[in-house]
Amino acid sequence: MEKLIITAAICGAEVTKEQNANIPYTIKEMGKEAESAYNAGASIIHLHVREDDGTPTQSLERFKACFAEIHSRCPDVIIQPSTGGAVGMNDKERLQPIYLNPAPEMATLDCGTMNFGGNDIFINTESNIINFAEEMNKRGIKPELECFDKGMIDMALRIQKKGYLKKPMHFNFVLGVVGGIGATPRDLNYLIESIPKESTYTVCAIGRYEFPMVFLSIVLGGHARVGFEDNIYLSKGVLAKSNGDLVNKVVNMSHEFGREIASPKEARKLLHIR
Ligand code: KMH
Ligand code: ZN
Repeated sequence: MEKLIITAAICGAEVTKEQNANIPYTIKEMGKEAESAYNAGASIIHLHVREDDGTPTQSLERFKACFAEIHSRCPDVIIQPSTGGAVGMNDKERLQPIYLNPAPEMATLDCGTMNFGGNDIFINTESNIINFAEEMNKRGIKPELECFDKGMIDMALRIQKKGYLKKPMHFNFVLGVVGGIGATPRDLNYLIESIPKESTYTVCAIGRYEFPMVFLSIVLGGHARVGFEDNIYLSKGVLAKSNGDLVNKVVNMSHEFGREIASPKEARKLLHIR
């Protein structure tokens, strides 16, 4: 089986220090958390940024500062900024990190509108998605297709047929968000069976579903995402001290099955990045 690519989603836009004091907000904290994940075995950092008080932002300046801090600690890590941002942000705001110079190697591309967490609406219409894809294509950015439900895979395939996405496509299946697909083996199989054979995919899941779903992905040949964005616990009732703790747990799982961990260089090759 090919080596396992581990993505660390180090802070997200929603989780707070009140829930786990180790959630990074400041630029230094972001660097420290990315470094802990990288040292444990992550080759990709999925990045949201915050103001020092924790407010989510898509500020280009803030991304620039966080990229510099992370690259000073982990020069070869792949940084994948979010273009999802936080619910309620407009498209112009959300797209800011793709205008970094040099352009990021990857960025997320959310593939559909949904009830996010129940009562919020995360808006990604077909024309929004095409616009984001075109902007990424112009800059040679590899989109990671964020699919919170099966219909989002169908939307990604539709957009690919129209010529806005290149093959092989890379998906991230996000399971267990209220408003999206559940987090059971059946749900995961359904998503895996719905993507073109030559695609790559990563799996992440919310809260207590994180490790069981990642475990299945390791066994089935997919890749893995963990991190504070998705889950703050190392085990039941035990808060993780760092993103590195969460990554380390995945590394141990993967080694149990004799699956090696991809370096950033190997991840670039597996994902056909640039
Ligand atoms: N914060 C969510 C509303 C992404 O990074 O592209 C969207 C999100 C997906 O986290
Ligand atoms: Zn995200």
